Amino acid sequence: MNALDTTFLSWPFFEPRHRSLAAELEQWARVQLGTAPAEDDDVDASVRDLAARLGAAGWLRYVLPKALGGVSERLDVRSLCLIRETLARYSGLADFTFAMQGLGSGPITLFGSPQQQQRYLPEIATGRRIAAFALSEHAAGSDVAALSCIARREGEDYILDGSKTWISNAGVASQYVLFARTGEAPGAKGLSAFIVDADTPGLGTSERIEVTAPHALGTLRLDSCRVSARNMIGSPGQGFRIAMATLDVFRATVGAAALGFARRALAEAAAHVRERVLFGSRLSQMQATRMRVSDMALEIDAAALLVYRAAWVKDFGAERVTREASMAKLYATEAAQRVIDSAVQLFGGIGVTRGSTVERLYREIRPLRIYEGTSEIQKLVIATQVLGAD
Ligand code: COS
Repeated sequence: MNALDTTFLSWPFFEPRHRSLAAELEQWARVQLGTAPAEDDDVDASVRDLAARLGAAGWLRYVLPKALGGVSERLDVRSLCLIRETLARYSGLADFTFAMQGLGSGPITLFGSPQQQQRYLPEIATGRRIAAFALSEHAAGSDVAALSCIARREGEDYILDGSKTWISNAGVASQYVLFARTGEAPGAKGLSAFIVDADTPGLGTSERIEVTAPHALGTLRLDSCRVSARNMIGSPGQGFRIAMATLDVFRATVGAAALGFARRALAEAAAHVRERVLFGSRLSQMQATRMRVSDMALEIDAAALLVYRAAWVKDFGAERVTREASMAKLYATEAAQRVIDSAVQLFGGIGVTRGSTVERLYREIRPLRIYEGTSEIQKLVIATQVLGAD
């Protein structure tokens, strides 16, 4: 890999503690993730192992508020972004594991009761508990308000029926933050969020889903699954808002992961073009290469500006960062796809050879333009922020 560009760390978005975090994590990742898990390893076992290692090293403390053993008073989105970007440069699965501990605990951190926070968060930060966020369904991916998993009140409990799909950590998680229809009103205003422990009778994993890059993904089935009303996060009917507010925090971090993949692709490509000789000169001396590399670097910096702008705005107390987070996620994931595609092109045959780094990155980046809100959904969100609902 070529020398890493760390000039962005001097941008005014960051404080000295962020620069220390970036340097310390870089050192840890180089040693611990230098040899990423082989792709045919057991993904679920790798996720458990990575969660334990990220927990033992203290990196998962960044997903918690200080009062519960975390690092900052409130979630510090700039730190979350720096961590995702760094992990993604080394291992997609390490980034995924960190990200899910954050997204799967986010609703509890942001909206949970003190009892819920105490019960779940400290063990998520050690990696002993694996977290998950169960929102999507077959007929409700982009259109969250259409979800049909039902939660029916019965005495002090709710009975959950239905299914959830494309759920990260399905079958691996210790508990799921799961969104279901409680019916206080039609559409978005009739959803609620629950914490469902993985060993709750009636909850099972019905299908494993294999995607382009190693990922623990599957479908959950809920069959008369009884959950105490005490496991509801927030109040009845608040589920959609809880989901959206959590996504507002974590969407910028998806952009950061994309940035990590893109930076790795540029570093690999830069090293390659400096070495590769054809038609009597180095690839790096050819103008076509220099134009391409320039575009890659430009897109990376533009993505980084949007990602850390969104993170900074959130950290400085904005109530909503919907527009900034959507812009960051949309641009950084789309740009990373183009940057990585360019790297593959510069590598030629090696670029499409199974097992080469840029070939892996080409598979890693694709889902990021889909999960946590597709690029098209981000455009709709941005348009609503600009024009209003109309
Ligand atoms: N924070 C807080 N509240 C929010 C919010 C946010 N980010 N976004 C919307 N809301 C509120 C709205 O203000 C509205 O409340 P009021 O009626 O009181 O004003 C309510 O929620 C409904 O909002 P809206 O009418 O915009 O909802 P839509 O059904 O039109 O859906 C989109 C909006 C498409 C943006 C939403 O469904 C979405 O984000 N979909 C993608 C979901 C996703 O990321 N899926 C991946 C799963 S996780 S891997």
